[in-house]
Amino acid sequence: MSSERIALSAAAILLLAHVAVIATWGTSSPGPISSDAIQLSLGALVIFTCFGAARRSEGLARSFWRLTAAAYTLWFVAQSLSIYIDLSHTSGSLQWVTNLLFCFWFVPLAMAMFLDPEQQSGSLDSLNALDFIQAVLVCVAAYLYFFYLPKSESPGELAHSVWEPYFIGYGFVAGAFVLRALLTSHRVPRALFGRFGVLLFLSGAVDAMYYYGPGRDLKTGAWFDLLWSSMLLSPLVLAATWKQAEAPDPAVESPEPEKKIHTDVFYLFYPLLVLFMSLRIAREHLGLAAVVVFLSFVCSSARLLVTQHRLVRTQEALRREASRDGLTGIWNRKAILEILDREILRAERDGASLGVIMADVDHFKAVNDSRGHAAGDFVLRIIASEIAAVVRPYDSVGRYGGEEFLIVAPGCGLPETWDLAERVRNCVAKCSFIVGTNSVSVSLSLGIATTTSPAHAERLLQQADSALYQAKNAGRNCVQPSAGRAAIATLGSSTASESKFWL
Ligand code: GH3
Ligand code: MG
Ligand code: MG
Repeated sequence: MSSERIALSAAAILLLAHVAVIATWGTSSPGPISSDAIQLSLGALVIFTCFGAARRSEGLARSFWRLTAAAYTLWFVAQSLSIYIDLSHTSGSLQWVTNLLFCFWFVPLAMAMFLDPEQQSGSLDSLNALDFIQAVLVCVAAYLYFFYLPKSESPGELAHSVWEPYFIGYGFVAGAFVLRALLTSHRVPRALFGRFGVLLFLSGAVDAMYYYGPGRDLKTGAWFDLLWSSMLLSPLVLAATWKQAEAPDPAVESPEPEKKIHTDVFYLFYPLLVLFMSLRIAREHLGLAAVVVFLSFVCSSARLLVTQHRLVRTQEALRREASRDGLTGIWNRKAILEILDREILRAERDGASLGVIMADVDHFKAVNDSRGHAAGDFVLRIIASEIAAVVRPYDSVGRYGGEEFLIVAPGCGLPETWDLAERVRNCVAKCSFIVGTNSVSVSLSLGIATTTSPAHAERLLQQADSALYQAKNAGRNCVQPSAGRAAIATLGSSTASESKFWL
């Protein structure tokens, strides 16, 4: 029998026992204390099943169940304290703490609003940590608002004047859950927020019945306690029956990412609440209200800074991705052509020359055909990195086509460009690619062109391309200038040392 089934059976037995206790003793001793103890045991079972559900889940659902377990742990502490107070007949500050916990036990659960289905890795995120601090601030402000300022009729009781705001706040959280369930395009948050939204509404309704309705003036041990118990049974059933597989990863199903604006609105919820409560605190204690608002402001600003920082980082990554070639990591065609345009303008302004080298791998199709496409990719990657390493720091290398590379060399006339192209050719010719047990050698044919006034990118590229065509015709593994002077390289004349690469 699985632990979930055991928990469900134990919960059912506890509920039956509760009915029996109420029927037998009711509000006379030992009815109330037994009733409280049964509810405490139910609470322990809820925490246990929530942790179980977290273990069976991943991503957002795991964090959600952990927060739920944290919320019910607060409730559990409050219930334990209240039993202790009943037994020891103490009151005062302990009673206040108990009331505070009973009123705000659901705050960790409300924090689930800040979970992002696309970012939950299961580890603590700095934004989540900041939201948690905000939540604590809300509790402090609410404590001042609900307990410290209003003059309650009996100490430790929730003052009558704050019943309404309490229920409005509670309803707000429940409403936010339901709204999130309706707005989200992901199945996991829809299932979790929807179910818990309904649960919070029901729990709020039971609270309201206790303060306004038939539960009023009823003592512990009366029939009304069964309603509280059933409110504990619901999360237990939800947690015990939760299966992540029931709601598979939505990213596969919904191509549209979650509309961020909807979820982002919720981050404004806590500072707004703090501000609202501080208005009232300010009437009694201006300094206290100022401290609360200031701390909330610091949190919100820090949150803004973290978000801004992440945005800039994402922007940089996107920009990099948009200008880099996916396979080789060097500039892509669009980026290298932009660089060429820019360098032409600079060369014209400075009256300097500019060299362009078009390089094409010789018989590359044969590498693909004989060694496979993956080996071809490997060879291309190494060639690109070798070219990038051999050129000067201010030269730019881009992937112009499949196995064609374009090098832009600022400040280079014909001799310098030629020299550079020879260095590149030599470097690649010395490379051996070891694929399995075989060694593969490749060579480059290179066409060069230099700027003439007025320079034009298209013409320059055309000249380099036709020079490359001539290099192919001249037998490959050589450099040809656009002027058409043949310069077939002498193999082995280079001083470059041999390099080997294993796949
Ligand atoms: P030549 O010496 O005349 O340039 O012969 P070649 O075989 O290199 O020329 P061709 O244009 O016929 O073939 C180029 C090959 O490059 C064909 C294509 O499959 C391969 N290729 C292009 N891009 C990639 C790539 O990203 N990865 C791999 N593995 N192969 C590629
Ligand atoms: Mg080729
Ligand atoms: Mg080619």
